[in-house]
Amino acid sequence: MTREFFNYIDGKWIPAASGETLASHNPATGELIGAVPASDARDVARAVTAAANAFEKWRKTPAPRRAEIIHAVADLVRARKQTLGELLTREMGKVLPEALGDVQEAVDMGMYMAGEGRRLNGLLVPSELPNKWAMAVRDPLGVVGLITPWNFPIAVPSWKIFPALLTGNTIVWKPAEDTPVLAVEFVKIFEEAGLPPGVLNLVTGYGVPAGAALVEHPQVKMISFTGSNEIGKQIAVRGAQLGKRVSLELGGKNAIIVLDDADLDLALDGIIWSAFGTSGQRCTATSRVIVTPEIHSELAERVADRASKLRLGNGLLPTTDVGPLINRDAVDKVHQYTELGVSEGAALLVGGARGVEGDLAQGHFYKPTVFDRVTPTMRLAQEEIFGPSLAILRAHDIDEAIRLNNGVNFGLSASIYTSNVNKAFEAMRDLTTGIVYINAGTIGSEVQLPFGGTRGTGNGHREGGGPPVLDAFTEWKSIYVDYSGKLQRAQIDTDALVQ
Ligand code: UN1
Repeated sequence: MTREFFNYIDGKWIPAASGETLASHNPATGELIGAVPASDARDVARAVTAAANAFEKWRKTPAPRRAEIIHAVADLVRARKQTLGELLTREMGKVLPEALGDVQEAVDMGMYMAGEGRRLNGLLVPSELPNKWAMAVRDPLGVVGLITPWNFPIAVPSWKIFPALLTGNTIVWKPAEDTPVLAVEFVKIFEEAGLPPGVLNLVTGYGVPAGAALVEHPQVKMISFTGSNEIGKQIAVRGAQLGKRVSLELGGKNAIIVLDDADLDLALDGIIWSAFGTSGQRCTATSRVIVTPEIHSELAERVADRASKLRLGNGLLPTTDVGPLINRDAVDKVHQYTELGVSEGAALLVGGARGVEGDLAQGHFYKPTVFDRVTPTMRLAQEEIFGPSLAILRAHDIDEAIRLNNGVNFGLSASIYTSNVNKAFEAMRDLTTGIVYINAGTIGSEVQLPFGGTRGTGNGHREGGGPPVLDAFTEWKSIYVDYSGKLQRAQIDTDALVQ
C-alpha cells in the first residue's frame, strides 16, 4: 500500500483540495517512497492565510524564544540524523555519507541561527544632534514563500527556514516535487519542537500550479528560490511586476584551475570529489577543469582513469561511489550534452553513456564522463549540465585561467590549486565568483559564511549562512529618538554646533 503524506497547514496535516496526489520514487531502484498532495492555488491560498494569521504573534515572540524552538529542531534533526539520511538517500539518491552531510548541514544551520537569537544585531550609531538617539533594527517581511530544490532536500530548506523563522517571518514552503517526503519529515520535526501552528506551512506539488501560485499570491512578500536559471528568471520578472522581493540562487559552471606548480595528487582528489560527488548534482559541482600546458596530459589521463573506476550504484550500499541522477529527464539531459560535446569536437575520454548494467537498469544512472580538449566557446564549456560530466580546458597561464573562469554566465564557486602563495592571492583577488577555494575543490561551503554567486547565479542576495543571510529575510528600520524636547533640524541646526 502506498504511504500517503499530507500538506501541513495551520498546524494540521491535510490533503490537497483537489484530492490529487503525486508519487515520489527512489531514483536508484524505482521503489515507491510515498504519495503527497499535488497542491494547487487553493491549497497555497489556505497556507498563506494561515501564515498571515500567525504572523502578528510570531513577530512579537522574542527572538531568543524563537531561537529556542530552532535549537530544539536542530537537536531533533541531529538525533534522527541516521534515519533522515537513509530516507534522503532513498528519495534523492546521493550516497549515504553525503546524505548524512546534507542532514548535518541543517543541524549546523539550526545551531548557527539559534545562536543568532541572542544577537540579531541592529546598528547603533551617534546622531549628529545632541540629545538624539540613532539606531536601526531588523523587521521581518511577513509571509515569505520558499521554493526549494531536490539536490539538497534538507540542507537548502534549512538555509531558508531557520533564518526566516528566527527573524520573525512566517512561511509557506513548496519543496521540489522529487523530494517531498523528506520535506514532510522535516516539517514534522518543527511541529514536534513546538513551533506554533501557521508559522511554517508546507504545500507539496509541482512548480505549476503550486509554486506559481505562491509567487502570485498578493500576501506573500518575498520569494526565496533555489533552482534552475530558467525558472529563477521567470520568478524574478514576475516578482518585479508584483513588487516582491526575490532572492535567487541559481546555477553554476564552476571551475577548478590547476597550475603547473600544484600538488597534482591533491588536485586530483579535489576534482574527482567536486565533479562526481552527488553525481555532479550540486550548484557548486565542478564542471570545468582549467589546466596549464605542462601538466595537461598527465592530469587529463589521471582524471579519466579515476573517473572510470568510480562505482555506480544504490547510495545505501557502502560499495557505491556515485549514486543515480534524480530522474529520467536528468539522465537524458546529461546524455544530450555528451552528444553535443562529441559534435562540438571535444574528446570524450571516459563515460558518455547511461549506466544500465545489472541492477543499474532499474535506476537513473549515468557514467562519470570526462571530456578533454574543450574550448571556451563550446556549449560544453558554458552551460550548466548538473550531472557527472566534466570538461577539461587548457589555459597558458594563471591570467588566462582566471579569464576563462570568469568568462561564463555563472559565478558561484571557483577553485585554484597552486603551491605559489602569490598566485593564490592573485586568484583570491581576481576570481569573480561568490565562493573561492584555494587548494580545495569547488564544493564544501559552511553555514557561517555567505553562499551565493555572481552573474547568472543569482540576483545579489546571499543565503546559506553568515550574517548576510539575515538581509534576505528582513527589512531595515532606522529609528531616531529625539529627547531634546525641542525641534532639532537634521543637516541644518548642525551648523550652530560647530561654532
Ligand atoms: C547546492 O548545491 O545547492 O558547498 C548547495 C556545497 C554544499 C552546499 C551545496 N555545502 O557543495
